Order: sequence, then C-alpha cells, then structure tokens
Amino acid sequence: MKCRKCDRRAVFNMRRHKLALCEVHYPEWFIAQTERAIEKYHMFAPDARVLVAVSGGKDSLALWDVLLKLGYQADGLYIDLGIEGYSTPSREKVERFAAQRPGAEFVVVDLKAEYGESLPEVAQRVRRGRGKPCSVCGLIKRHAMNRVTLEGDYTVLATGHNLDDEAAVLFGNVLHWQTGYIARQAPVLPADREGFARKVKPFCRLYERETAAYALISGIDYIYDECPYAVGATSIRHKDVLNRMEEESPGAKAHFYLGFLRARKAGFFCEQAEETELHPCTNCGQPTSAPGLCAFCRLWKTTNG
Ligand code: Q46
Ligand code: ZN
Ligand code: ZN
Repeated sequence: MKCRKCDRRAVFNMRRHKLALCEVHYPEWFIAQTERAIEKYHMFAPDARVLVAVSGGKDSLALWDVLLKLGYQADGLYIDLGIEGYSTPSREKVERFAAQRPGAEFVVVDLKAEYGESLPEVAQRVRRGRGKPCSVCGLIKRHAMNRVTLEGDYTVLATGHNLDDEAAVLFGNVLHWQTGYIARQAPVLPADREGFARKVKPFCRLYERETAAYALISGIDYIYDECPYAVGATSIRHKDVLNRMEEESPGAKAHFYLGFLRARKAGFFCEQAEETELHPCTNCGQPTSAPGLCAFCRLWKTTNG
C-alpha cells in the first residue's frame, strides 16, 4: 500500500480515517493532530510552561516528544513509586529520553526517598483497594502532579491519556451511570478552584495504536511492560470490549467518545457535581473537603506519628 501523500510505501494504515501514510508523513500527521487538539480545546498558549507527567510508557513519552517538537517549553515529571521490577526500568527510559534531547528537563518525585515508603509498602500498611495499590497510587499521583505543577509555576499539567483511555473511562462511568464523573470528564480540567492545577489531555482524539505507531516510527525507546498491578484492571476489560466494536466498525471508539464531547458541549451532562466546600490541608496546603489533613497527608500520618 502506498502513502496517501507521496510515492513511498505506507507504514501505517488508519481504517477509521481510510488513511495510510509513510514513515515521513505519519509522524507529521500525528504532530499536526496533537496541535489541532491543543488549539481546539484551548488547552494552552504557545508561551505556556507545560509540565508533562511521564511514566516511561509510549503515550507520555510520545506526548513529551511532540510538545518539544512543536516548540513548547515542556518539562517532564516522573513519579517513582518504587514498584519492584517496573519503576527502575521506567525511570531509566525517562532519563535516557531526556538525555537525548537538549533542553528536556525533568523533575522526579521519589516516594520512598521523600516519604519513607514505596507505593506497595504504604498501600499494604493502609490496606486500601483490596490487595491492589491502585487507589492509593491514584491519590499519590494526583497529589504529586498537582503540587509540582503549582510549586513549579507551570501553566498546565499535560498527561498522555489517549482516546482509548478516555473512552474506557466513559464506558465504565456510563455502565454505572456515575453522572457526577461523566459531567466532569473533559479534555481540559480548568484551574477554576483555588489550589487546583489546570490539566489537559492533548492525545484525547488519538487512538492508542496511533500513539504506539508514532513512538515506534519516531524511535522513542519506551517501556513495553505495563505496571504489574494493571493486570486484570476493569479499564483493560472495557478497552477490549471497545476494541471488538472497533474491529467490526472502524471509528466506533471515536464515535462514542467524540460524540460524548459534542453532546457535552451542547449542554447534555451539564449537571454539575455539587461544589463541595474546600479547605487547605493543615500540613501541605492542598485543597481538601474536610478540615484538617488531606487524604494524601493522612496516608503518612500513621507512620510519622
Ligand atoms: S494505578 Fe495501579 Fe497504575 Fe499505579 S499501581 Fe500501577 S496499575 S501505576 S496507571
Ligand atoms: Zn508519504
Ligand atoms: Zn495534605
């Protein structure tokens, strides 16, 4: 198959767009799509200081790569959770990525070094999430991302969530009709309340196989393995269901998610989650719904007395 734009052989075919492109035109297309999403959803301006949450995986490193190529001032944030066999190799991928790109700076939050316990250790102690540390992990990552974005005076925090991730979250929330979550799911979470950083997802219109193809074709060295705790996650099952629909009907995932965004814009789902009153945490200052310590600081309280 030939590239739609030149005589070279196509290396990647997107059935949903009926578009096959070569190794030169595919990365160009991918970068242009990302730029279009940044503009379409008014994510950030050309002079923004962007903090990119990087895990060492394909999506986040591809996002950092694209933002640097587009000329944004984009720094990385790596959160070292201390997960055996996974955190060290993924941190090395981030270090190597940055070393190969002049001016690519990154911040590391090392859980064990800064708080005295790795994720598996703290999760086991507080026994949340029935064996899996994912709920504690989510809490820790949200707290660290918010803190570093605000403390570093970044305009915005960017994450590598792709359309498959967003569609799987939406699907899960629709299955349980979690209307509050549905109302809040968006490509941009504004910093409209004191203490919250602005968060954006520039890859929200791109499929996971498209970000993977970009990473491979661009020679990005990323960690192939998923976090060991991701095995059996509900979101993976939802992705499988959506991928089966996509197989039958190319574009199904995009119709589902982008249709939701259009409906949201038209005023459906505008039921706003009740605005809870927020107070600054007495230890870290981040907003929390109950007066006193925030959920993150409460995690460590039992160790530190
Ligand atoms: S939540 Fe769970 Fe992920 Fe954290 S412990 Fe691993 S699988 S990294 S996105
Ligand atoms: Zn071409
Ligand atoms: Zn706190």
